[in-house]
Amino acid sequence: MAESFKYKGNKGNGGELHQLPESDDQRMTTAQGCPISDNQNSLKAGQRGPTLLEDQVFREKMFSFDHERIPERVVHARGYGAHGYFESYGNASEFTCADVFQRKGEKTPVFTRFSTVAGNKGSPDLARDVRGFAVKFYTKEGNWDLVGNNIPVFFIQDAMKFPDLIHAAKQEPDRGFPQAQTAHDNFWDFASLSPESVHMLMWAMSDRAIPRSLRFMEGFGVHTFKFINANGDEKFVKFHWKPVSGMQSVVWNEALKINGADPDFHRRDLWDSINAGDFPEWELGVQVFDQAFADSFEFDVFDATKIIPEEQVPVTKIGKMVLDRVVDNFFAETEQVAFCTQNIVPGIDFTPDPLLQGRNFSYLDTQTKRLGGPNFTHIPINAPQCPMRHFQQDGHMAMTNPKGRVNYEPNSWERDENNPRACPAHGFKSSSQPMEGDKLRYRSETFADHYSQALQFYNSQTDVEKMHIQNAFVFELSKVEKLAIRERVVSHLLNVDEELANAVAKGLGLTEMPEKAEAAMATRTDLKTSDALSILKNGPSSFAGRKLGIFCCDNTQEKHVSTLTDALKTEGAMHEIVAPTINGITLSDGTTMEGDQKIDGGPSVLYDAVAVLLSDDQVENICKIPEAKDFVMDAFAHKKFIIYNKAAMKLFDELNLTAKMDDGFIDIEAKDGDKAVEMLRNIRFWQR
Ligand code: HDE
Repeated sequence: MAESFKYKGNKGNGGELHQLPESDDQRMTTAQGCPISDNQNSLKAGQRGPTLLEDQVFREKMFSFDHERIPERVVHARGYGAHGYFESYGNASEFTCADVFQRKGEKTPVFTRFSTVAGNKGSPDLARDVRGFAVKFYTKEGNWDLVGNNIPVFFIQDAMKFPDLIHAAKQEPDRGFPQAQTAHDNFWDFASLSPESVHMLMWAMSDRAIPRSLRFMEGFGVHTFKFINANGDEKFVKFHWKPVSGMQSVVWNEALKINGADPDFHRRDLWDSINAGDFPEWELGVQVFDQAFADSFEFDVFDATKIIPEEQVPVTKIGKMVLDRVVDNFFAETEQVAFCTQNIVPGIDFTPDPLLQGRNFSYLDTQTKRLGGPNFTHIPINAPQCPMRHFQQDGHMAMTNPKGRVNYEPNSWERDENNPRACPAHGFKSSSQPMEGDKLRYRSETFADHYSQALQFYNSQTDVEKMHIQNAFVFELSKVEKLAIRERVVSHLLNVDEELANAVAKGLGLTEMPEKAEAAMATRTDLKTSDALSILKNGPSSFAGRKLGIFCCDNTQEKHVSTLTDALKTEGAMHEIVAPTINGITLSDGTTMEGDQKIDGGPSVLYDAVAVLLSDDQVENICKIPEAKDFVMDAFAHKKFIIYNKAAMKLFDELNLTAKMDDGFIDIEAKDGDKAVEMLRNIRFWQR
């Protein structure tokens, strides 16, 4: 047991604690398997002498350490992954012969990695950013990587522009900042000179870009792909991940504070909830449509800056993903996992979307650099879980070279598992795609409308969400130094919606309204709003998976705490005890409770709602703790439900809150735990 270890002083070997076992299964060795006698002291010439170069144990240890880092991903560097399974509903075989969808109830292992885009590997989780949502399905016919985002459209239409987009979004190259944010001149300069980004900007400025947890966000394949069924019939398809617990985001002021209080907020939530057996789940949905629909649709289905509203092509659920196992080792799995959009399986195919076509080159290329060679498919997290038979060989770190004499084709050697052949009947076949035309660099005119769906998105939001979008534009553009860039963005917003443009201009204090940006096409005002685009219209129906922060102190009434914790348990929700000291508190009935957080380490921004359950004899002391005041004031400002008892009123008095107490305050003495938790299902008291 770790606690029983005591350092026993320097005995010329770094202390007894470190010298240990003689049994085989605990003995430390070098990477070559040679047992190590002393892992604390290098080999020296004399007791105080210089270290000897001869010390192979030291050299091997240091050499390995020196080479620990691999290049971080050029984008999506900050990510977190988990294992799980995909369970097929068995209803997609009509559209696709992809093996993973053929049998109802069959489970296919998956590994899913979520990420932010712009920040470096050590950046905070709650940056305003798009989230990557990449799923590797280890199917019986090879790995299928669905490398998506939590936003269904993208900033650009052609992969040719991607390096510029990313250069502009990441830190400015001369100064090396800002980190993990687009709130700077270069990003908005590029975006405002690339009007195709306007639709995506609306999503990126919405609360989609600050999810409450990875479990409460949607995912999208973004591009249109193809499904091919057993008869060879082809359909188009768009992929959607729908979180079973509904969608939920934080508010911007919370995000700013959470990044300080817990930069690992999202990964910790995923880790904790999986370990607690509260497994995040998403249903996989598909929008399947044919060429006739594509021809009649208002926009080009190969343009990744457009959605197909669910009202026009409904989303059919075809399976469920459950993440039920955390990684054993972050580096081996989350870092080394290599998603490639080119990894598809029979029954699925690409379309000519110029963004997707470019991605198919980029991912393979970048993994080769990042993981050091072509054999990254041999790393366990990337290796298919079905048989692989081919004649690819050698290269750095080759671990599964084919066996036997034959390593070429055609050959006349006896056929066996080491001598495979292509199989025309069952192998992957590209779908048909009639093609003809001149070689040219061109943006199809069917890609020219940049504003209509931006307006449709805006109009589909609730008033609260519209206000958040306006505020986000104002926040980001207020960090932009050049007035001309701020104005240029507003000139595009004028093409989207005047109310939005005016609100942003006002927030920026613009004295004159810029002229509307020139547009290739007039904005369509006839597109119907879509409820599916709003987070608040698709919120949770339960408090499950959410967390209550219970701030209590010595002599807090035990029943006030237990009625809540019991009700939360029934709901499937979590709680943390926030206390004046981490060593815990003694409740009114003498029971002791450990604190999960000391009050200054557990600000209310970390919770979906709070309870302030104090005692008469402690409340005065608590009124003197600045963080206790912030706990309540932030919860109030972030429109959270605040459960309280009579003693807490003194603290509210001190904060001048008593007169402002609204229906978002829940008196635990008037309501029992069940009733209180029922109210928490609304997540926030937006009327405040
Ligand atoms: Fe990526 N993207 N991307 N991307 N992307 C990468 O691949 C790229 C795009 C997405 O958790 C890189 O392994 C190009 C759209 C995710 O490991 C790189 C283009 C979507 C992840 C790359 C795009 C994505 C990446 C960097 C424009 C949503 C993280 C490291 C044509 C559908 C995967 C890596 C993970 C990562 C290139 C646009 C999603 C450089 C060229 C659109 C989720 O290859």
